[in-house]
Amino acid sequence: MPIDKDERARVEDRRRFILTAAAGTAVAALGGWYLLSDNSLTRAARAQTRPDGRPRLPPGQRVIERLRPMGGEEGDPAPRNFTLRVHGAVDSPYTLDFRELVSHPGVREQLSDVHCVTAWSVLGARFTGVGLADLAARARPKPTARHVIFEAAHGYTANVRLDEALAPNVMVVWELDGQPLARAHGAPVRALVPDLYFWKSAKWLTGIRFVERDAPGYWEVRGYNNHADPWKEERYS
Ligand SMILES: Nc1nc2c(c(=O)[nH]1)N[C@H]1C(S)=C(S)[C@@H](COP(=O)(O)O)O[C@H]1N2
Ligand SMILES: [Mo]
Repeated sequence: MPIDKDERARVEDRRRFILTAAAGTAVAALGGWYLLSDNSLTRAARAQTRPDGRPRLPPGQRVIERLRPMGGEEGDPAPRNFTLRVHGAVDSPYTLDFRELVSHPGVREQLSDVHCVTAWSVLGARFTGVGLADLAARARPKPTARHVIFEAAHGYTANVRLDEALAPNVMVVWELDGQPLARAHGAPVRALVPDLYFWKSAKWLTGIRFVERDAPGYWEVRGYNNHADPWKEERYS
């Protein structure tokens, strides 16, 4: 019998809980794990350290169970109308449609923590997509390129330093926890830059532009920090 929506949600919660719980923390002793409060998740996360040595949870953040839709001017969610331009300071600009994107040989799943500047974090979200570095390689950025500008519907942009944009965990994604991205979360395709505040992860993505000179984006020109490192609490400028 196919499982219903609530059951699937519970399974997903449980999976997330197991993924996010630290071995050896008290949470394993709590039978009613799926009733754990956000505070328990937050406490568990605070006890963890990332492989890179940084604390799992950046300062001032609190863990919630799933992404909260944070708004923004939505783009066209229809995959058939989607195109992604990879362009700017590159030798070989190109465009991909949705089918070309999802059949990229580099498609993979990745568990990522994301950190919103409004102080919520989600741990171990499972994204499906392709690495930005893979998409960049085909375009061959010029040696003078220094930044990546994520371009989205209605002129939204987010700027990321080139070395950080090419980090192995930066992706262009179209599924969250095995489901196509909801419209509110950027359907059909968004950027994912897990190690910077989540506003850098442009929803309704339309382009990846390589530039020689930095160009502060939508939030960066509205008082938010140009770099946005959650571990340094680079929230505002
Ligand atoms: N195109 C676009 N992308 C955007 C935004 C936006 O307004 N427009 N908001 C950003 C902000 S401030 C955050 S916190 C995250 C929120 O993503 P979510 O709504 O999927 O949680 O998307 C980012 N990407
Ligand atoms: Mo945000």
